Amino acid sequence: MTPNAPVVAVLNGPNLNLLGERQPEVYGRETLDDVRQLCLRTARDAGLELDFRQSNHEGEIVDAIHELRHAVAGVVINAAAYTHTSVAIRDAIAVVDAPVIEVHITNVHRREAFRGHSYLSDVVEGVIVGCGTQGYALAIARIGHLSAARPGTSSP
Ligand code: DHK
Repeated sequence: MTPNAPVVAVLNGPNLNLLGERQPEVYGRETLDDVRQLCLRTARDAGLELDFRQSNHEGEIVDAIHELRHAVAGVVINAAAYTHTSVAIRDAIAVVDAPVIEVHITNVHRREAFRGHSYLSDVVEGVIVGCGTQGYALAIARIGHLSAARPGTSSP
């Protein structure tokens, strides 16, 4: 990795630590560590450094967004269940300087009606749903593309 490469942050919300074990018929058999490895490879290919996190706590996710808000080339967020409930995470995302992409492993529009509403979708740059864990890689590639096109976000 190039020193001072732009950073892409990947934030994961509640229960995603149990990926692979949790409802595998819905979320698949890959673990969160498999997703982290995929993100690492994709970030490297896009010339980005990866900051990968997971939390089951809403305030911790808000704090992470605050910490990263001026420091990253982009954020990929799967806020999991908080997508459908959290005005606090929405408000935090709205102050991030860089593009934010919302990802869901499953097609939330093909599931229970409450999953069809996201508090985040209208404050983010893009949304990727129903592409499995590959959605994370697509989102990172997109951040890499936007970062290369934005002056001042590439390495010196
Ligand atoms: C993950 C979750 O944990 C759910 O609460 C969301 C999302 C969907 C996903 O598909 O990645 O409703």
